[in-house]
Amino acid sequence: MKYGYFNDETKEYVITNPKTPTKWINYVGNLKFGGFVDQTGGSLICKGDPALNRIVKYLPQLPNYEFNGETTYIRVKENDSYTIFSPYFVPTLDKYDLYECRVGLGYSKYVSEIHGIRTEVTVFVPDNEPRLIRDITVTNLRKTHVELDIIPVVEYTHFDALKQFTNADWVPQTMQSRLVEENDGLKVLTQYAFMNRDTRINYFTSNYPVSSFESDRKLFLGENEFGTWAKPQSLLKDELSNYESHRGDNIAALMHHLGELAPGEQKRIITQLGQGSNISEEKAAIQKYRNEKNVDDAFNNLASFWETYLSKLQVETPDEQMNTLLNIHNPRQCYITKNWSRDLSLYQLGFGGRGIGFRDSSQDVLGVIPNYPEDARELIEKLLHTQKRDGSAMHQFFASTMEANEGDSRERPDRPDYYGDDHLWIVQSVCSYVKETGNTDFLNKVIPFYDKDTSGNTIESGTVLEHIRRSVEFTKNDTGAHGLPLLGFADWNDTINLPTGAESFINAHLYGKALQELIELMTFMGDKESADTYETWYAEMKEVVNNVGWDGEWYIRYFDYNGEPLGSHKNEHGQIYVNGQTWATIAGFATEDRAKTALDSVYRILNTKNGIKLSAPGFNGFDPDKGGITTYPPGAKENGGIFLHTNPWAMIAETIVGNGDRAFEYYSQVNPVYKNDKIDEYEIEPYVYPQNILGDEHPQFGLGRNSWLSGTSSWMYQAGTKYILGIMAAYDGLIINPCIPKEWDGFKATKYFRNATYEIEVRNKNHINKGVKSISVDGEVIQGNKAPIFNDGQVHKVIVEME
Ligand code: IFM
Repeated sequence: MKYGYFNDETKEYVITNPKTPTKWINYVGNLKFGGFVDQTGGSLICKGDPALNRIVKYLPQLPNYEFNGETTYIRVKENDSYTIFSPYFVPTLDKYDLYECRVGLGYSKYVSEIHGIRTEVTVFVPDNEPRLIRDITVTNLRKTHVELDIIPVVEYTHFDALKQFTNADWVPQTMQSRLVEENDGLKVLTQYAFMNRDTRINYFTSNYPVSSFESDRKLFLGENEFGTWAKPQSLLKDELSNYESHRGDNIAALMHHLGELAPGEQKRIITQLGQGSNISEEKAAIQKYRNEKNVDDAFNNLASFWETYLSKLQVETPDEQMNTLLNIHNPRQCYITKNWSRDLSLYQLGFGGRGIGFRDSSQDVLGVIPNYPEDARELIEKLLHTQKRDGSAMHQFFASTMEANEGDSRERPDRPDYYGDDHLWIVQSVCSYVKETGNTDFLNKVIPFYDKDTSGNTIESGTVLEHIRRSVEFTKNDTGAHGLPLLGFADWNDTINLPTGAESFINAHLYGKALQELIELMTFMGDKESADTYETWYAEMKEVVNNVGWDGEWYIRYFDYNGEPLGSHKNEHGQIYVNGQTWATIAGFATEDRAKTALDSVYRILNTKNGIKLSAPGFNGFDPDKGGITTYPPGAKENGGIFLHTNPWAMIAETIVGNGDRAFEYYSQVNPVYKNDKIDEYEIEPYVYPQNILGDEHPQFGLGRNSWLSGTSSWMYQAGTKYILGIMAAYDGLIINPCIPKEWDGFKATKYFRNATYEIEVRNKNHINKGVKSISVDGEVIQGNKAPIFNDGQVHKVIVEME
């Protein structure tokens, strides 16, 4: 069954059946103010902090038919009674003549037709504004006049979203609502909870006369809440009660009588859900967004932002599904993931104090750097503020306070309190930013290390370059019995928490990759001495990995504190890990033969039609010595699931060994656009990558989970653009080195790089996977496969002939 289709022209995915197998969401605004809206109009909105400043009560665990956070009712007066429906399907669940939820870039647009009324609602957050706009237009499709009322509704949560669920007396006793009326007819229904710390006021208002309102859920639903969201009793009366709540479950419902609409006539209402510290200060902004033109302008600004963002790279390959992803949905997901980290999704609800992960964001920025490098740099700087003097990093931090902590290791005092990999990822982020922009000054920027004295003052600062040098120095000095980097509490796979003393090959590989980056950077900067030092460190680790890590057909993954291997044919469970093979190749540690053999083992043992499994066979039952991985059944998440984040690394590794056919096979088999035809198995949104898909050891093989906020997005974008299409920024030019399917005749791409536009055409006349014979730039043949930096604001034609 299909629930919608891609419309590349409008850059939307159009949901045509609201009964999707799970909630399908879209993001509006950002962490400063915003959240997500689902396919039936529900919303989860917060300001600044999803845990401590939540505005709307949205429970992903509720069944899909339930009202969740927000809706709008439309009433048609027929004789002496009302026909009531919602243009979002939920909560009235009517049968529509037409239903569309157009999932757009920064907005969702709902279009429905029922009872002869067409409703269009565009939901978005204007740039940098603490308000959610619902721009509603109703059209009378009937041949007769019709009398309409519109009643938009929001249900609030307590700001402290967790307390909302844990204290059922204190919370509702602190929540109150008042109507604020201004002389000019503006009515704003405000809602607040008394907080000890500060004053925040949520408000709900519109640009149309409000004849009555309701702020108490019990009164709105009626009959002691045996009136339902599908049929609120209060809507059977002409007016709402105008009750100002002094406690209880606060809502905001506004009654608007639109009067009679002639056949074909339209009316437009704009609602605002916002937050401020007092309404008089907000009034000017509220007035601004009561004006239709200002709302149109704000919406157009949003469209321009995305146009600019996406224009940095556009591709035209023979694979339509790849184009859809690379031109629209994948870069969009990269930006959303970078903005929201793992703070707010259907699966991560901001509770539990996770904040921004050092490792996660270091990878997320890689997906944003080509399109919006300065935005990525801001986050890189924040991350560097949480790196310690010894070069290791705090595992996670809160952007609002910049307080950091050591993540889950806090719960296991018997294990190391640092992660062996976090600090290594940031080396790639910094180098990637400098390659894209040429901004080498950034390397000299001084940023404090996280360590503080007893008064909370910074102890030491270092340049960005010093920070990334310390990253590799930490790992260089943190090795175990075999000379491999210690695992710490965990490496990238944060559910493998082996007792202290375990060594991790992925940490070794990441260290190798970081060293490669530093060698390249030092060479570019003319610092031969440093480059030589890093070369030596690199060669030493390469030797260790190859001396002790080869298992015969693949590289092993860990040595535990006893020196026993994990990820070896000797193990009963977890015999082979994909990361051990892909990263050995990416880091250049694997010899050519071993890389090919290891990657073939991945294909043979770990590949499935739905993606590559993280490991096999899965552990079956809890083993406290292994940690979190054994808490999942075989085939789920890190325990042999298709942990999608790892799949692009296999694509990248295959391009390194020149196997473009397999890289593309891997790319296509997880391309969510193709899942549009298999949604009943896959269930989640086909317009974004998920974090994981259940593997073939699980009875629900193929089911996608944890969509949107995942490192999968950044790495899939990199695998597709930098490695398969082979367009990669370098310090001194733009590398073009494709590794594509043999059957392709070539492809075209337009890439913005260092203030010039490169119109690239790759020709694959001899149908090979990889190898560039010649490149001509503006008609002149150049040496090698790197187009020069122009920095002239002009368009340059680049023709690449493959061998
Ligand atoms: O790498 C981690 C990530 O930091 C958090 N989610 C799970 C991934 C794999 O364990």
